[in-house]
Amino acid sequence: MTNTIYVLNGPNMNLLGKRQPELYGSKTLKDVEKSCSVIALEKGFKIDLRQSNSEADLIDWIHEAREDGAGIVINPAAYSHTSIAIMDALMAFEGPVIEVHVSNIHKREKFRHQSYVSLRADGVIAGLGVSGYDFAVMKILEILKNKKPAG
Ligand code: CA2
Repeated sequence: MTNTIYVLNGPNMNLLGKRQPELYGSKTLKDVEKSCSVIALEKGFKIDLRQSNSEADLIDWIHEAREDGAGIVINPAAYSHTSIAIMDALMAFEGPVIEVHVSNIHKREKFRHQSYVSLRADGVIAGLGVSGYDFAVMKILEILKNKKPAG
């Protein structure tokens, strides 16, 4: 089995820590990559963190994870609320999937309350800031540890 956990980020998440700190905090995706890597490395896993503003990239990366990914942490950003295509791609991924939102989407506009990705995610974390990514990686590691070997 692969030892890579994909941490995928959707549109505008490259602005994390650079814009709207009152809503999304001051930590960047580089900081997220560092903290998730420390957690994963301790258990012999590595983090592959990526961000794209393109729905197609995110779908291609989810397909790639079918071969190379032990689990997926995903913040699909605004695509959470619109993308059946990303949900479908995740449905074809067999490992654990945790959805993360930095802000509490349930405390915000009504259109953010619904997420297609939640229909596939094994768990959803929202409103815990960038710590949500760390918790998601911890949970993926726990799920993988408890997974019974096939056969
Ligand atoms: O809270 C989250 O993590 C979101 O997924 C962020 C998305 C938003 O569309 C979701 O409803 C909730 C993207 C927000 C805009 O992008 C920025 C990200 C960081 C800093 C500034 C803007």
